[in-house]
Amino acid sequence: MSKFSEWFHNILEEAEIIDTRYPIKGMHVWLPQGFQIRKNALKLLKSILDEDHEEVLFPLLIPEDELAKEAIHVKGFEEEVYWVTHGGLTPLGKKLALRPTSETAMYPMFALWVRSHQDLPMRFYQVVNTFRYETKHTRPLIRVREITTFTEAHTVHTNSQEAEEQVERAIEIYSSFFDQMGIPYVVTRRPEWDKFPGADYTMAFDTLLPDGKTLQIGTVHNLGQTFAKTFQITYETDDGQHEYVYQTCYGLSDRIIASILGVHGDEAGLSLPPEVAPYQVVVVPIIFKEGAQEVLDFCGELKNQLRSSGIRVHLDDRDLRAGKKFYEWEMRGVPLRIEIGPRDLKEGKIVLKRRDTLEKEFVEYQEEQVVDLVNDRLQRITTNLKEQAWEMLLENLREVNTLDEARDTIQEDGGIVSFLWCGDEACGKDMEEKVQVDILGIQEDADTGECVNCKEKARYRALLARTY
Ligand code: PR8
Repeated sequence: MSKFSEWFHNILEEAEIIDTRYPIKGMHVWLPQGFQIRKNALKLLKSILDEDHEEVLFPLLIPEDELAKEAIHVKGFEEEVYWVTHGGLTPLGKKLALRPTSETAMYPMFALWVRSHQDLPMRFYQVVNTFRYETKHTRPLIRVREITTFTEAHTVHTNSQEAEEQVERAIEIYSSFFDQMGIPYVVTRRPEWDKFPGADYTMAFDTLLPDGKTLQIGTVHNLGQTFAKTFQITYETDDGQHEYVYQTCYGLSDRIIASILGVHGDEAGLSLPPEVAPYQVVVVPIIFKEGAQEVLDFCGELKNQLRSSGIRVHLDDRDLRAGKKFYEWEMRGVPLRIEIGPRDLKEGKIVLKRRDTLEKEFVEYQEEQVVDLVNDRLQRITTNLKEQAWEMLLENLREVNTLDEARDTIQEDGGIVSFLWCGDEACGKDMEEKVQVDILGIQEDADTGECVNCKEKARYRALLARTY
């Protein structure tokens, strides 16, 4: 898809996901269809997090002095913070920030909550809106100024090994979530100059959008003891000593929805994974004058049967041409369509049309098997969407041996380029400048070969791409 940006913008409007006409740049309205997708995605994400995290809810406003306490952190966000300066007509004694993220809201409270090593580990998460005055070009769901679906987790540990393990666990959690959404990804350790302000290091998930640019869809940060020292979060050991805790945090945003829509969509519109689709199945009666009532009755019963087995199904009995309905439901990405006309009814058949492959299948109708049949097709759609998407990513992940090759590959094919790198910051930034790309990060250690840019000994295999 060459004009992804345009496609994305149009589909948000046509499929009624988001209304972008709200009169503040970077802030949008979730419409019912979009909200359902968001709700279903969050339901899955929360169920995974709930296994070993507790959900909490912190205030939106952060006092200026708390936000300013962690110097590196505040420096990273200073250009992006929205401020509340007045209560009505009264100037506030202390300015209040709209949270750009919640470390400085949560950690003063953590300092009160953590007492002894028996309180640890702690694992919390919240789903909230956060505000960032982004200066780069804003785009709905991708770069917004009000992030409405900020799912942030914060954990506290007694030792660094446990924090390291939590980073691994968070990567597993996000992998499992993205796998169930059929979103392919690469995971890298971000270069030093691109890590989260205040973190020891940042691990990031990037997916590839159809225009060949990558989108960061999740990050996991090992915070070490930086915030613990700033906010005095200590615990008492068995022998009465006070030690600073180790922390991690990780987050996802509205970009998870952007990637679900963007990765699976095609020229005909959205193609939603059954897990998140507002309607998983739409039943469309094909009405002729003759036998209309029988067809409608049959479709109604089928709908009830599917619904009572937990499938999200809709009966489209509007007085419209079937072709118009087909177009609309395909554009909205409903995974499976069932068409039934008078002749099908006579022959004891139903027609299934898969959104992902656009294949039509004529199957014999058997009342006691239809639920299994539909569930089986939904499962196949889930699997196929994931496989197709991974194939697309892997086809566009190319290894290069020289900087020229990296430049040509990015210019001609886009996608993600894998290369050997010395790991030096100046060299990395020089490369970003020369090829006009971003280094996503380090994938793994390398023990042979030379850096594609400076020709020094390579220490890492790293990835670069044009990014959102
Ligand atoms: C943290 N603190 O904040 P992070 N629009 C949409 N998505 C965005 C935007 C934006 N303007 N900015 C960032 N994201 C840590 C971890 C608590 C949780 C998305 O981390 O600043 C990105 O996908 O890396 C990013 O991976 C995620 O929010 C977390 O933001």
